[in-house]
Amino acid sequence: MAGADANVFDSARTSAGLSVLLIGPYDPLGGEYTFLAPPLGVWRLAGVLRHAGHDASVFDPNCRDGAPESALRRALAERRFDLVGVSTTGMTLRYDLALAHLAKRAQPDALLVAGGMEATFAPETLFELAPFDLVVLGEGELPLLEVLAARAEGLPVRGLPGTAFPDAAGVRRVPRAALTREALRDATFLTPYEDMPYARYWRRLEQSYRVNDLPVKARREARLAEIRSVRLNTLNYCPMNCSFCSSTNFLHEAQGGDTAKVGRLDADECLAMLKRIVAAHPDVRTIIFQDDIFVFTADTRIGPLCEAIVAAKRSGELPGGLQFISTNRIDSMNAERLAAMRAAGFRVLGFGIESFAPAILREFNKARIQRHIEPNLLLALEAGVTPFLDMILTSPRCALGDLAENVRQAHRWVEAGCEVGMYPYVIPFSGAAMARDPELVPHTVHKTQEIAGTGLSWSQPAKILPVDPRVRDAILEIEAAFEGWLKLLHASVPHLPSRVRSLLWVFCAIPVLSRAGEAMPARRDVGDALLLRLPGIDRESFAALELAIGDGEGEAPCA
Ligand code: B12
Ligand code: SF4
Repeated sequence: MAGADANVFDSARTSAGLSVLLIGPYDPLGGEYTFLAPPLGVWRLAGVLRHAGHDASVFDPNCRDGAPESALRRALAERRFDLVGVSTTGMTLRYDLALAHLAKRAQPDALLVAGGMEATFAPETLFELAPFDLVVLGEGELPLLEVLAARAEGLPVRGLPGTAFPDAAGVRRVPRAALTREALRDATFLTPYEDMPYARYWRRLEQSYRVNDLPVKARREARLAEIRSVRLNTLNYCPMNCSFCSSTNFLHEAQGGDTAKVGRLDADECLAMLKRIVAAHPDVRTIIFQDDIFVFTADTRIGPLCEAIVAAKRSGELPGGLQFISTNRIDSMNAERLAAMRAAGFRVLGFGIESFAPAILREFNKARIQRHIEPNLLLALEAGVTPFLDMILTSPRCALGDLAENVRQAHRWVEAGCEVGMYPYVIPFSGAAMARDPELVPHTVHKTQEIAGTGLSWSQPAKILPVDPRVRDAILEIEAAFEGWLKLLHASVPHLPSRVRSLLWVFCAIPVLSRAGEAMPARRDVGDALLLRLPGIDRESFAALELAIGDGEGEAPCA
């Protein structure tokens, strides 16, 4: 078994350790769509850097008592860092860049380095908008170790494999191969779970979602199982190539276009990590396998892993009540695997279904899953696990009938017991095939983003709208209604789980699509189902909402 004793990162050990601050992606709307968690990427980097002898700390902007900007200013005033690293994603970029500017102002001599999704796909944008010295492409472990080694010896840091930097001709990328399976395993084992402040996140989430005020014990327990979760990543990337997805291209981009080799932890290594996580966080109730795809079609790991979990629970090495969540290929499911996963404690299985309309699935490069959707969702429900379906309601080239089919099916499967997370349209994340499609440029809506404290702004692609004007108008009208209702509901409900949000999408879509002649479920029924599922709502607000739903036609309320 891998561990801290024999490790592929041993060769990087140094006695000339430098001080490093790593800043996680900053999402001030944290927890709006998902339960936030400690930033796994920078924690894994910190573990590897510490192992090599560097003094690496993590600054997490998402779990602070006061303003993260003041806390970062304080941290940078307290001590000097040789390197400050900023993690970036597309949706958090304007906030990440504001922190990068702040760091450069506070410590102009520290090497300012960007990494993560957005930095890898769009280093030009990062150099244009913030005073970065260097961008790290792809997995940060080996490039960062080499940058620190060069820095310690006073050598130039530009030109190392796995980095990008500005030169006379623009921005130069120096590709680097992705981590080997062994390096991925060792980096994962070096992740300092013991230091990651999961308990602080849980306390905050329990308070902000007022878990103790929930009237029914079963609901309180269910919410606690959701909140008290720890995330574990056991895979380097998903090779499925969906046309809207950026993470499928992440490692190829860092390698300069070459296809990366898939690497993942084996069953024994997964089990060892589970035990370590439980020892570090004994109150954990759910472990979320964060892999883009946890179970593949030709999977030889899931069977032995489930057996090992069952045995470890029986022998008391893992708590009997420990539950699991994972995201899986729908076409990898069968009755045997589902039964094994249920027995091991998997209670929610995510599936990136994205759409029920065959034409949209083809456009998303997912046509092969279509025939597996219905039978395998039924099998999962029969096995007693909750399927969680991710959906994108429209694609750029879809027809109105495709949108209507998605709304009908989403309603059907929510009623059957599935959870559904919905997005109205494709978000053009840098690095996704669709974001690079020149034909879609005229249909891409941009948003002006401002970087706080700098006077800088830029125009960021925000949505790809359907080409067909009827579909585009319909989805925008549905979205406006959804946002109006959301504002109204937020006044009385602290957190709206995805089952409620998805019913709200359906509720808002019904009048728009019925008017266009599409068959839709009865609006009153969907409104009633919505009210029934609203968690922790007080009697008065319930009555007011009931009235609003009964009165309105589902269009945007005046909130
Ligand atoms: C788990 C996850 C979450 C979790 C937990 C996030 C967390 N705090 O760790 C939750 C559900 C909370 C979440 C939230 C969001 N997520 Co998220 N998430 C993921 C997911 C599935 C895995 C990320 C992960 O843990 N990977 C494993 C770690 C080890 O790898 P890593 O983070 O990439 O880090 C490595 C490298 O990127 C690099 N690196 C990263 N940072 C830095 C910094 C420096 C200085 C250096 C040198 C290197 C470096 O080195 C690391 C180690 O090798 C990815 C998809 C994916 N496969 O990446 C989406 C993904 C990253 N998320 C995404 C988004 C949009 C978000 C949200 C903005 C969504 C929202 N608000 O609705 C928020 C942002 C929250 C936040 N502050 O991070 C998008 C980003 C799209 C893009 N192109 O930018 C992704 C790619 C999913 C997608 N395709 O839509 N997310
Ligand atoms: S299955 Fe998921 S992670 Fe894999 S390419 Fe498709 S959207 Fe991306």
